[in-house]
Amino acid sequence: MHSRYLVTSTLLISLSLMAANVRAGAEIVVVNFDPPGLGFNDPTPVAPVGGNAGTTLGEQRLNVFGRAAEIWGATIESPVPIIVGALFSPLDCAETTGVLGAAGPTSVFADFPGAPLANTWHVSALADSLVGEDLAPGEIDLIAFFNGDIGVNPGCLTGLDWYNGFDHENNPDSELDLLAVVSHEIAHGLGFLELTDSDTGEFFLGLPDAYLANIFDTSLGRFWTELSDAERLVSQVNTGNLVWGGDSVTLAAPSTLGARPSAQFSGRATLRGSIEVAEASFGPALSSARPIVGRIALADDGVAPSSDGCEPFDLRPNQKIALIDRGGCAFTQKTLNAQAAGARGVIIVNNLPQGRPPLGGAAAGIEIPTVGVTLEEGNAMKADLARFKGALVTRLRLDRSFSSGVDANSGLVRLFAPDPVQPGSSTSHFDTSASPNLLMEPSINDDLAPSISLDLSPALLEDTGWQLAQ
Ligand SMILES: [Ca+2]
Ligand SMILES: [Ca+2]
Ligand SMILES: [Ca+2]
Ligand SMILES: [Zn+2]
Repeated sequence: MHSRYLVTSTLLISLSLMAANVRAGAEIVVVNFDPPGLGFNDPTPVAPVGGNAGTTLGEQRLNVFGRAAEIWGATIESPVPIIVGALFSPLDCAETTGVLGAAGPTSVFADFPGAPLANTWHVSALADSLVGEDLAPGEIDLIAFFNGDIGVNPGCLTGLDWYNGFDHENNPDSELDLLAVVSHEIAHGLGFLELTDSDTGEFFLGLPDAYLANIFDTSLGRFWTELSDAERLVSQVNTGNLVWGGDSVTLAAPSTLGARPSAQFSGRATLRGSIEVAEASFGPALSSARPIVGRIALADDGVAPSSDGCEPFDLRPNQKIALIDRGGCAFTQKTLNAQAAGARGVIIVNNLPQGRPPLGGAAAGIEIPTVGVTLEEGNAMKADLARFKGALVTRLRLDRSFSSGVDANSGLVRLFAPDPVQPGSSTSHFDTSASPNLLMEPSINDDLAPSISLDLSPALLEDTGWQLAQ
């Protein structure tokens, strides 16, 4: 069974590639679909950068793609060359937010000889690798788009440009690491994505795929293949409780992921022990050796709602960790107000019933850490503050007893499942709570180093049926 989608026949190409000899890895062939003068063919002269010797913009971009193809080719095993179509074209973009890239397989196959799961879609490159022959000769296996407006159109991610070096550590903050983005998109095309319709919960053309066969809902205690369409619609926004059930990722997680950001409470508090918190993208990170310890104080800024910390406030003496409700102003504003009041740390309480607040943003001068907790946990702290007359102490730290990004009860790595759903992004990425940041989180973080490590991505692809190179 064969189904083609995403790519129209205008992208069909004719190729005369020989099957590779038996060797470790896979050959990944890049096919440049850009028109003359644009994208991968941009003739603008540039200086070599970070190990990339290209002398035109187009050549450098192709070199980055070639480097990513080499990295993935040395990681996965296939006797059949994997053909990747690629182009730079304008994608959704505004001044402060934009799509960097998009990619997917061009066709999927089920019930081919040797298929590891019956009645299940496998992406083209994976199916080829398992059968040992090209199931769609002359067609590309995956296609990847990159945002050609970045660095060209001033209204698109203003002030940012692509970085074409291979040395992420020298990548300036104002530049986006193209190697990381290409490596990320190739992973999607190799099957790091699920194909369910996020509006209806229906399987793609009636069958599950090899990725979603591994999605597990810890609230329901069932895999996605065992859910009804209606249950999948609920499950796709079950923030924090949607996890990857495959063994390879689960085994690799403890050595890949760091300690979990936590708030620790004494025995008499409602939240006794260690609870998980979300870390902010701004301010200093938590550490395991030096916890931030202090009494919690609910912010009272005198302007309703008084606990949102959007106006300056004072902390009572000896109360050093500000508890602030989400909403009304930027997270960074709340932290700056708490810092001015003498706080050592900030806890922001979600104002939505599900999950922890996404503490994004940036501001100069922030010197104290900020963490986020669920609405339920925030309410428990407020109740304890009332019960104990303000004497509620917490320790904010990295807790080595737990891995970040992992559901503590099941030991399984979380998938990105925001509410509301983000079609194309939800469920087909690891959750943002993973730290260090993973290549396959929904946003590209500037600390990624795909030339050094693809972190958990190969393990995930192995769980979908790929053989990894030795
Ligand atoms: Ca193929
Ligand atoms: Ca207020
Ligand atoms: Ca992360
Ligand atoms: Zn992605």
